[in-house]
Parts: sequence; C-alpha cells; structure tokens
Amino acid sequence: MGTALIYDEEMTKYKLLWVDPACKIEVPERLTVSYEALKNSGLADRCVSVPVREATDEDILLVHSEEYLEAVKKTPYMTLEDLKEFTLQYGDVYFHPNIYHCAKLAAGASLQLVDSVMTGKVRNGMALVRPPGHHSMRSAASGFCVFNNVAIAAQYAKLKHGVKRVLIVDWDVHHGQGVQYSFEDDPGVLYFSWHRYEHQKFWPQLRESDYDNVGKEKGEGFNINVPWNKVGMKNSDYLSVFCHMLLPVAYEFNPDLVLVCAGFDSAIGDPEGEMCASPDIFAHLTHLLMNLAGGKVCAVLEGGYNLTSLPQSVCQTVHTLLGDPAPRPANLDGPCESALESLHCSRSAHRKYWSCLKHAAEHPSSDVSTKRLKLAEEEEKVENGEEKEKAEEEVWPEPPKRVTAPVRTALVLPDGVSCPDRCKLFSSSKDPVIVNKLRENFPRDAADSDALTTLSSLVALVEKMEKNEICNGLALVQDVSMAMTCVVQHAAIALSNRVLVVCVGDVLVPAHYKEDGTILLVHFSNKEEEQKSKYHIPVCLKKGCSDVSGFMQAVLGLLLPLGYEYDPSLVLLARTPDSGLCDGAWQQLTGLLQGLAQGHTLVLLQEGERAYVGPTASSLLGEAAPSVGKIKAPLLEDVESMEGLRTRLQVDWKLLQTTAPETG
Ligand code: X5A
Ligand code: ZN
Repeated sequence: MGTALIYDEEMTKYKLLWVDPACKIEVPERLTVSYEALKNSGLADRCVSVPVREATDEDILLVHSEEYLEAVKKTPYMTLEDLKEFTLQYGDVYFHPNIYHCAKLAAGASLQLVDSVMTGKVRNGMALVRPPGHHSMRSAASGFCVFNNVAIAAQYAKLKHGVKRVLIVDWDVHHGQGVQYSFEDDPGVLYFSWHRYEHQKFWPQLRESDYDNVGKEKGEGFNINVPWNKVGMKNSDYLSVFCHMLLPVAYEFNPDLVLVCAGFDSAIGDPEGEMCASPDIFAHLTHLLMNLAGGKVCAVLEGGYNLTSLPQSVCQTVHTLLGDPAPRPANLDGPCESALESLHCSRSAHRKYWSCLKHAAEHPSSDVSTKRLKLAEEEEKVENGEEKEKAEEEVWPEPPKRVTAPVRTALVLPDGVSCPDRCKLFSSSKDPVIVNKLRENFPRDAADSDALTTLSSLVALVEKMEKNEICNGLALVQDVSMAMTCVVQHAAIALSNRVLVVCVGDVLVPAHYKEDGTILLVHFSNKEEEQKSKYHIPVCLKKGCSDVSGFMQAVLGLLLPLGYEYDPSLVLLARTPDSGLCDGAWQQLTGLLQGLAQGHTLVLLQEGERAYVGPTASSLLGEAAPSVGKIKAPLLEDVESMEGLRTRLQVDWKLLQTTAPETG
C-alpha cells in the first residue's frame, strides 16, 4: 500500500497584487520549490499521484457559512480595487481573481486525500496545497487562508466515511484558531496545536490560543494548545511535547484517522516562526504518528515561508510516509526552560481529562493572567537588550541523504519455520574469525553446532546493518539472553557502537554489562529490580506487560525520550514467552523504536514464539501496527512508580523532564 501525493500546478496561479508587508511571504514559489524537490529526489515518482478536484459547495458548507461562501464566490469578478477592499475586512490575507478557484482545489485535494486513505487505495499521503486553511473561520478568511482545508476534511471523513474519532495534529508554527473554533465542542475531533505565542503578543494574538483553552461542553479536554512563549524552539522541545503530551493523549484517544496541519514555518530559517528545529525533525514527528489509526495519516500543507527549509521539510515528511527510516536526529540536548513551562501548563490543564496525565504535576500558578503579564514584561526587557538576528539568514546543514538499505528485513530462522513475504532469509557461512571469538566467549553454546550457526549469523547480520546493507532483522533463537549478550558484545565492543537494549519479560540481564554508556538497557517486567546506573533502567509494571495502558505509557513517556536522547546506532529488542505482552502493543513498540538508529533494529524472539514472527516482521517492514484499541486507565501504582522513575532519571536524561526547574 502506497503513499498518495496530491498536487496541481493550478494552485500556484494566484499571488499578491498589491503591497502588503504582512502577506508578501505567501508566494507561489512555496509550492513550486516543494514539488520540484519531491521530483528531483525521486520521491514524487514513488508516490501514487492522485488528481485534485474542486470542493463542492456542499463540502465547503460543512465548515463555512453560506454568506461567506457566497461572498468569496464573487471575488473572481472583482476589480483590483474591489478585491483590496474585500480583503480589508479580514486579517493578514489577500484575495486574487483566481484564489477562489485555488481554494476550492486546496479543499478538494484534502478530500481526495481522505478518500484515497479511507478507501484503502493508499496507506497515507500528502497534499501540497495553496491557499492554506487552518486560520480560516466559519465566516472569515484569515492568515492567508480562505477555506479551512483540514477542518473540511475532518467533517467530511466523519460524514462520508463514518469515521468516529479524528486526530488533528497542527505542527504549523501558528495557532490554527479556525480549526479550534470548528471543533471546540466536538469530542469526535481531538485538536492539538503548538504555536508561537509569546504571551499573546504573536499573531493572531488570541487569548483562546493559550493552554487553558481545553474545549467546551462535550468537547472539553479535546482541544490541546501548547503555546511557545519564546522563539528559538529546537528539536528537543518538539520531541518532548510529542512524547509527554501529544502521543500519550493520542493513544488514549485512539483515532480512526490522523490529519496533519503540516505547516513548516515551525522549521529553522522561517521568517514567521523564528524557531530552530531542523527539517529532519519532521521525519520523526511523522514517524511517531504513523502507528496511530492503523497508519491512516493525511498531511496537508499549511505554512512554511523559507524557500530552503520548506522543501527540505516536505521531503523529510514524504520520505517517512513512504516508509523510509528516519535519519538520526542531532543535538537532542533536552528542552529549554520556556518549553518545559509550556509543557507543564498544558499537561496540568489536561490532567482531569486524560488518565495518562492524571499524575502530571499541577501547575502552581493559579492566577494565570497576572503571571502572563508579568512574564511578558520580563521577556520584553531581555529582548530589547539584544540585537535581533534575521531568521532568514540562519544557516543549517542540508539534511543527510536518506539511503535505503538494499534489504529491508532479514530473518534468521531455524529449519522448518517459513519466511514471511518480502523478508529475506539470512544465514551466513561461518566466518572462522567470528566462530573462534564465539568459542572463546561462549564455550557452552559453541559445543552446540546449531547455536553456533545462529550466533555467527547474528553477528554477520549486525555487521551488515552497520554497513546499511540490511535495515533491520529478526531472529528466532534458543536462548534470548545468550543471543543478546553475544550481539551486544559484538556491536558495542567490537564495533564500538551505542546499543539500546530493550527487554520485555524475564530476560536474564547479563551481569558483565559495562556501565560506560556503550549500552543503555531498558527492561520491562513485573519484578522489582534495582537501578544500577543511568544506563540500566528497570521498568516494573505490577501486572507486567499484559497491562497495555501502563506499558504504552512507559514506552511513550520513558523509553522513547530515553532512546532519542541516547541516540543509539543499533536497537536490540528482545522478548521472552512469559512477557504477557499482546500482539498490538508489541507491534507498536517495534514500530515506534524504528525511529531510532536509522531504523536499525534487531529483534530476538525465543524459539517457541513462532507465532510472533509474522506480526514482528510486518512492523519491521514498516507496516503500521494495528491500534491497541481504547486503553483504560493504567494502574495507579504503576503510574506512580513510573513518575518516580522519571523524576529520578531526569537529572541524567533531560528529555524526561516535564516541568520547568523553578516551578517543578
Ligand atoms: C498558514 C499560515 C500565517 C499567517 C501569518 C500572518 N499563515 N501574519 O502559516
Ligand atoms: Zn503558519
């Protein structure tokens, strides 16, 4: 199943016809450079090209008023003077004789994307559109937006495809107030937005863009705002909000469809956003959403005004939608204080609605508005002292070329176990050097010729992953603990890589693990175990991994941030038969971990676990994990012990922080 790409040159055929400094950045080249980059990198050819269509009146009226639609309908016939005047009633937007046509195509493209994904024609996709949509309201254009493409798509998905729950992730740097207004009282649509806010000083300067706007009536709790009160937010800030806010809530919400307001003005170099996240962060944001809703992710372009970082970010997104492993994210040195303050506030505001946040720290400031003013004043003082650099003049390295390994998934299986489709059965002729090494280190197993064959194949497999000849692998072994020790020794010591070892169930953790940072071990089980160093992290769940909600919470809030900050070059994932973990959660884990180490994951399963070969291989091949269903509240004591663990660990692991230092 493929990735849809929806684009039509027609949407480049309108532009600003007069002088307006607020609008001059919204140019046709935004679309042409993005599409060119997709073509030049060969990505466009790998996508299923789906034609646009015009949204009908009926479609548009799902979100907009008849009066507004009728007014916009007249714009193609207006004179320049009329257009200027028509524009004046709205904020930061312009009209053009052809914009109505383009706006119908932009909304229609989003609907074509939803249709393609919902009918199973493709797994996911992206629509490159102009004008953007997320600022436009029921009866008003705003912020370069005419019709609210994503809001229309969400309503349409509910109506035409019977979708019950839609998650809208708005990673554009502006608040999509139009989307918020559309679904404020709707518990069927969960809207998440982070946005430059600066204590309400940044456009659109709305009180209701703050974190305490959580939705209304039945929709209370289904609107999540994370306001950025400073510019310069980085990869760490974005990832920590995903791990500690969006993802836990999204998994609890359990959407049937994910729509992304994919604005790239949140990337470095953008004159509007003035943020510092690198274009490859969008590979990770995309990847982290791709195991929700069975992989049904529709990204629709919103903002993005730096003509260098925009196409780079678009390519990163499409690469990931196509299933290519994400590049290793650089410089994850932890979130800044201001981001933590925002995260703390949003989590606190949502604790009463989501069981995954029940234990989030309460934010002490009860008098929100006084605090806001005070902070705004303080920050103004700081800013006035400094020379401001232009965001456009920022330079950053081009994202590394994403080379796909010739073999995606290699399997080491005992005789008689059949190899799933699209995987490659792997065995190596015994390399005498390796065999001798193994004989030295594992004299007991070396006596067993089968075990020796398996171990030497594993070592060879790890070497091929290191050379990127193979992306990931799966092995059925007699003794998971033994195989793990062997692989870790080879990868970490012989190849001097950093290895993230994730164990699920009662795996014997070898005693001779060095605690020097070459290995980070995260062990999920139901046994209390002593934490020996910052590189040895036992996660104890009362009912073990059979408690899906507790397990997912630990994966999202502990394992992922740890993994991202550690930045391994290999992930070794092992499970034992007694782990109690269900298929769905296991596939989620396998899928999510592939965001690390450029997708280099080696999975070890005990020989008896043949039934897991199929589902594991499917995750390794990049297929979306099935949804784990509606998850109930995790056990109170598990949540408490996890919070305790996180608090202890956050001294060493900055991405585990969820509160700002002075208020925490
Ligand atoms: C879609 C989008 C930005 C409007 C900025 C107005 N709009 N100052 O990014
Ligand atoms: Zn924007």
